[in-house]
Amino acid sequence: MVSTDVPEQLKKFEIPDRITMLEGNGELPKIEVNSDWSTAEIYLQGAHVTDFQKKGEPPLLFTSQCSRFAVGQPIRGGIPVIFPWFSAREGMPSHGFVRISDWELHEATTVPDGGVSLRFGFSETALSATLPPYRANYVVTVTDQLTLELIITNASGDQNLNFEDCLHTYFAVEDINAVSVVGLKGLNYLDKVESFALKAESADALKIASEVDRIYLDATGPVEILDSKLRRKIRIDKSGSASTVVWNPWITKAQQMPDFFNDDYRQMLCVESGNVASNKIVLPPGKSSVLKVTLSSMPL
Ligand code: TA6
Repeated sequence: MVSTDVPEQLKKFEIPDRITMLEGNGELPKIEVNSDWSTAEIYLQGAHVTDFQKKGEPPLLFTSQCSRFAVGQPIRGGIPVIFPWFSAREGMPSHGFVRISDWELHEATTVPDGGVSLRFGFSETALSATLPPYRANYVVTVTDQLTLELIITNASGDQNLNFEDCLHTYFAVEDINAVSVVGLKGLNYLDKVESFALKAESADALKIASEVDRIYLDATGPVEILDSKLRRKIRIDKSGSASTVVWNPWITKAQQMPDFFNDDYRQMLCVESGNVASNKIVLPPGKSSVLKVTLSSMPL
């Protein structure tokens, strides 16, 4: 169980003007990061990045002001870490258990030219017993861009480790009606809004004008979010990821979500990088997989 004040063993990682341990919302421990270019905020529960902002720019990530911040509850926004399954599973927490569980901070360092890097390790929970032995590490590097690496290692001697993983990023946008997404044309996708029907993306630039919930398969390339109101382009570069998920709950679903304001759908878009559905990973004994995502922004 995540302790609700800042334990001493966390304080030792503090670096003046760079890394500060605090009691965050819901008294959950959080880390405030300050680099030469940007600031970030990470909760120990779920190793959950809830904020990344370049100095002089609006926040890159969206976190709902209606989100819960409670032990064992998912945070609505930022970058939930999804493992070992994506989406629903009978009798189990949606999107796996690592986003609602303890992570430990193992390392916190400054990196050359004013950045900061933090390495988290996942301490197994009872639900881990559903899997062969594994290790999960997560490295967050904060510079003028945000780099995330989820490293899963199959620690078993004889069994494959089958899993899905995803960095379920909520991006902040000024107005969803003035946003388009490029980099998905020609890809097949599963349309969750239509019972996972298999379709092909024909749009040069995807516009969001209704509920969108799509798993793009064999999608290994970069994706860009063009925000014409903010005059900002967000770029998502990745490796070790064969799926891209695009999600906006739109009006009706937004009204049904208890941790999301009815109008929040206007200011967010999820573009997620992972390995889900037919792209799920079968990891042989002793092997590791690295899901690496780099988020950057520039004027449009
Ligand atoms: O990634 C898209 C999705 O799987 C949607 O279907 C929607 O359920 C969303 O994730 C949020 O899931 P959550 O469990 O956080 O409510």
